Amino acid sequence: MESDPGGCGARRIAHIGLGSNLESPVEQVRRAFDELDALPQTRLRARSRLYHSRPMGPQDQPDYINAVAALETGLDPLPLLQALQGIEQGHHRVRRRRWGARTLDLDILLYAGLVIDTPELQVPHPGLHQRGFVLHPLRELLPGDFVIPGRGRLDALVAALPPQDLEPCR
Ligand code: ROI
Repeated sequence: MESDPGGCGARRIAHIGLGSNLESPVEQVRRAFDELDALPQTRLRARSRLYHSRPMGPQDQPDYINAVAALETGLDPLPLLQALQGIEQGHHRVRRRRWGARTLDLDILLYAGLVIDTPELQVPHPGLHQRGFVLHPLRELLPGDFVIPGRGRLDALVAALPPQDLEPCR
């Protein structure tokens, strides 16, 4: 039997991207931070500022509020994904069209340095390295020399971003 003195399983750091552009987005994101902290075997260890961003994708939708959370969790990646989907459903997330407006989007950006490539889950998140609304808040929580598996240093990725309509909102 493996040693597990605390009896709670291995705890790993996962970074979660939060986004909302419907029904009081700031409130949606603030509530989601609390709900992440309340997940089983999970604590919210850090949160970025909230950012106001122009939509990527279809432009006929409201601007977004984005942020990133760092969780310490005993949940494996797929149970964590399912727990995030449960939170999204609690925010009445409706999938109307691809890249459409949403009350709450929760993405696993990074999980304990792992690379996961399955039909259900890709980690690092496939769009992460090109999205200012993900990289800027992530950079608040990780050092510039942090290496995103398969994508390179975080500070280099941030430096390579095109100028974006993105600003911290608190
Ligand atoms: N655009 C912004 N600015 N923020 C998001 O969180 C976001 N999420 C998405 C798409 C529709 C790609 N665009 C976004 O899923």
